[in-house]
Amino acid sequence: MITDRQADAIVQALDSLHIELPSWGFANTGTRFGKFLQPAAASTIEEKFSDAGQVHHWTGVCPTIALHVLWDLPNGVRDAHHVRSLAVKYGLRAGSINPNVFQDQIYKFGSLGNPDPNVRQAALDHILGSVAVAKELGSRDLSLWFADGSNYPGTQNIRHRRKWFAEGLHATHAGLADGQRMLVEYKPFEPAFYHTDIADWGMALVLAQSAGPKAKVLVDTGHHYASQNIEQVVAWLLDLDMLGGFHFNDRRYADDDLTMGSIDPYQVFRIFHEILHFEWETGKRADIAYMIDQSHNLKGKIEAMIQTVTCAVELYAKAALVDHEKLAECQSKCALVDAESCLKDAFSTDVRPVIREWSLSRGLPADPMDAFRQSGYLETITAERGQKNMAAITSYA
Ligand code: LRH
Ligand code: MN
Repeated sequence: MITDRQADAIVQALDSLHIELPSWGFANTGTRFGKFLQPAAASTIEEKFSDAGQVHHWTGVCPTIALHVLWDLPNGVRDAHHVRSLAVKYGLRAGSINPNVFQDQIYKFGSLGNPDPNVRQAALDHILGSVAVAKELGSRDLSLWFADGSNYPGTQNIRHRRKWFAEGLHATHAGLADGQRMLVEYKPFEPAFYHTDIADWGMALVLAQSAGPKAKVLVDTGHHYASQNIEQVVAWLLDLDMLGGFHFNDRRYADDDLTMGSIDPYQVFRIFHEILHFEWETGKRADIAYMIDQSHNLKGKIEAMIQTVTCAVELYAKAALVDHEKLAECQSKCALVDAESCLKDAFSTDVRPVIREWSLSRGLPADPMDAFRQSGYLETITAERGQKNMAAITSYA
């Protein structure tokens, strides 16, 4: 039975929870072996805002949408006016701005890490253009991921590339306005398969610290070696005040970008626990951007996003149930079983009744998925977009 005190802790936690949705999560994406087209998928920035607006409308916790510049604002700041009008129309705000420095032909040997200074400059120009887009849209975060690396030993000078990245990120930091942040995302491999220039949390940390005080580290849960302890990375970055944000998803093997909590929900719970315990202990709110980064190749894209947000809300509520006082005491006394039970008891508590009450009290449906399905929105967009989407057959080779 959940006590009133526990129910209050959940309500307080959920009232402050915001989860940012990725525009690309609503588009037809695939793997290198194929793309299974969905007739209802979003292909225009308006359709992406409309679909994200649906998820926010039914869940109430997704007020912002992350944008990838070349995919969502191909004309840069000239597209900002249109995006601002879409934000108003669909009740959302533009969230983190993600430059694209990985798809253009010039980036074959890298972007900020490319041996060719002209390519490094072109990458920096695009990144600073993305900063300008963020300013136009009132977005706080510039979210930086680099595919840079190499595929074979000896083919690149890793030390030189590290210096070029330090220079490029320092120049990026200089372009930020007050109140803006830059989030440095790391990834151990893919698409590079011998070395990746920003491969782990330590490399991202060193580069963020050398860039400047507005730079933080972004943790994508899919960007870790299989046996890595992600919540330990989170605890370190929290303690160093260098944790800027998350890209949540789930995986069985590598950067699988599966729906959050579908494979290892206890992993996400342990991450949320480290953050909420830090906030309890320090009395201060961790300044973290919670974002989703997934590609829904098989599941219906909007349903997968509602499922993801519902799962995040549930795991965050469970983490809010940990008895921090008792846990701190057990930890200091090394009462191992009792300490672990503080987490296990919270994780095994069914928080859904309290979440349903919280939703209803906020004018939200008790069951967002059912409400979405009853709305007929999916049938409407399938009819509107089907022909266009199913005509876009592509092949890998
Ligand atoms: C790279 C990544 C990055 C995004 C991309 C869509 O794997 O996680 O955050 O730019 O996915
Ligand atoms: Mn990511």
